[in-house]
Amino acid sequence: MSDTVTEVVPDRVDPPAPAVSRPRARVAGAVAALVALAVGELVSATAGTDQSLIASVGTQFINQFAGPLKDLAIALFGTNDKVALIIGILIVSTLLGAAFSVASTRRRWVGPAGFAAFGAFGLVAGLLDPQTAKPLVVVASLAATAAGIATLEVLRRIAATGTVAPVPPARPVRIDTPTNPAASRRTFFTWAGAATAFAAASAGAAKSLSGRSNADIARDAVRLPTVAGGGTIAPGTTVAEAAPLGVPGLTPYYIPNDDFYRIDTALIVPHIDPAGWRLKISGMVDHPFELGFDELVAMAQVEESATLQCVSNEIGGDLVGNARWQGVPLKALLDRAGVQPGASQIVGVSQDGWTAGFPTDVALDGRVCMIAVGMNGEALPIIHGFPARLVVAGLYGYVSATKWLTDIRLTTWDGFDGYWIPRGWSKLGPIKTVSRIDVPRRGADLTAGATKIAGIALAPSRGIQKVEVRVDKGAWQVARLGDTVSKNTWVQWVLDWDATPGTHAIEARATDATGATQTEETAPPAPDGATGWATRIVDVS
Ligand SMILES: Nc1nc2c(c(=O)[nH]1)N[C@H]1C(S)=C(S)[C@@H](COP(=O)(O)O)O[C@H]1N2
Ligand SMILES: [Mo]
Repeated sequence: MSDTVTEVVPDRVDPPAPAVSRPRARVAGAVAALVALAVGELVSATAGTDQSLIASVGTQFINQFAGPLKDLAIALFGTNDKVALIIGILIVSTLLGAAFSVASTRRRWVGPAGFAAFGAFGLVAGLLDPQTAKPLVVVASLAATAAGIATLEVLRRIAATGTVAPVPPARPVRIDTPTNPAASRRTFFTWAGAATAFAAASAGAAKSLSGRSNADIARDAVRLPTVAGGGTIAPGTTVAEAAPLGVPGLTPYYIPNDDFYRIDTALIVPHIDPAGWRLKISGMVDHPFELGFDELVAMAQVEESATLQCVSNEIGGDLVGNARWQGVPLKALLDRAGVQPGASQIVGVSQDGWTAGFPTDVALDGRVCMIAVGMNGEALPIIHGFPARLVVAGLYGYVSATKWLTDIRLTTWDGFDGYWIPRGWSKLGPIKTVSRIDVPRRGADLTAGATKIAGIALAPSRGIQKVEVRVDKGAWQVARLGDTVSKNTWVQWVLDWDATPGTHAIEARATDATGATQTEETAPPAPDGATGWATRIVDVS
């Protein structure tokens, strides 16, 4: 209809992929990956529950590789390695983004396809993560993918054309080397910098959103009832009062909560608001039931001391601790549910899907076996299982001590394997009798004369009968034992030693109350706990 001839638009052939230099392609891809991750985190964080696609991917990594890393795994996923895992995920994502972008220079679709695959990976990990709200996982991974692709495309276009303005389809601008390289470089890096700043701001916002945890607030508000004569030790006993041997450097009888070792597979610690928490008792029971936190706390409480140890603890290691636990004996709940004949295994299930199983007999033989809500006089710390966890004296944590407990399931012994069993660890996990030398400390400056050798020994649920020490393979000498509140805890021990100048080898071994002495034979933690005598080499001047 127009009668004026404007320009002749030739039959458009798609322009060749814009020429983007490799370094800039890499930067564009890396920045796009960071933007994608940050947007994913920001959207996830709106759940207000620490939900995170990065954490979900990390959790999948742990679940996949905890088995092959067998010897290391239980200890490895203690605390610090989780930070390393997150940083590793960030680095790998950035490198992948850069690689997708470089590949996109030759085949344009590779960049967006790579980011889509990346998003799909996050989606699957998020859906498999028992701690996530699924609709939000979908939205977060879509948003992350879209943000990543958009950032990639825009930055690549700027890298190629030196301008942010979209190229009007009818007038393809020249897309080869821009005329002013300095100006173009400035434009590219300004936009890449802005995108990085946006990613950082989104990550910061995500952090502050997920930081306001109802669980923290609720935990502060918990007031545990005092235990009326139900405990094995006077309520309120302090760590200092319970350290009768008074040897400097000797581990206290009770480990304060802040110093208590922490081991779990949880990349993001479950933050559970007790208001919505339910504990379900189900499986082979006559009357399955569930109860809330207030109901649990309203049941008759006991306070008992018990020593917890990780199967990954090496001889001499510190993945072990003793605490006062307050809660309800598991037996009380089992009696109410009515355990059916043949229900020979009790499985604890946590909020994050972790599981541990132990023989039903253990809950009935009189040892400490409880659902704990308190630790050393306060509500369970969140990292130690708030609002409730299992504590079973005499069994390694990996088969018993389920934190963030949501389910107790009764089944047969063969009917279920807990988390670590298919990953190569023993199904039965009784704690082996061990001793540890704390004093003299490793590398201590010792002078000849009266000194003390001291440490701890444990055989929880059996109790320790004696600890013997020998120096330079001399005669075994019986150490003096500290007080204990029950056979469910470790014991402190001390031996006076008249140290002579020179290098000395100190060895210690414990005998449990059944009369069995710990073996000299050394074994690694996998598959059922380390063995060997405690040894320390010291120099005396
Ligand atoms: N939910 C959950 N509970 C868990 C674990 C875990 O990975 N997830 N690890 C167990 C292991 S291996 C040990 S040794 C103890 C450690 O308890 P702590 O961290 O309170 O010392 O918790 C046990 N309970
Ligand atoms: Mo453990």
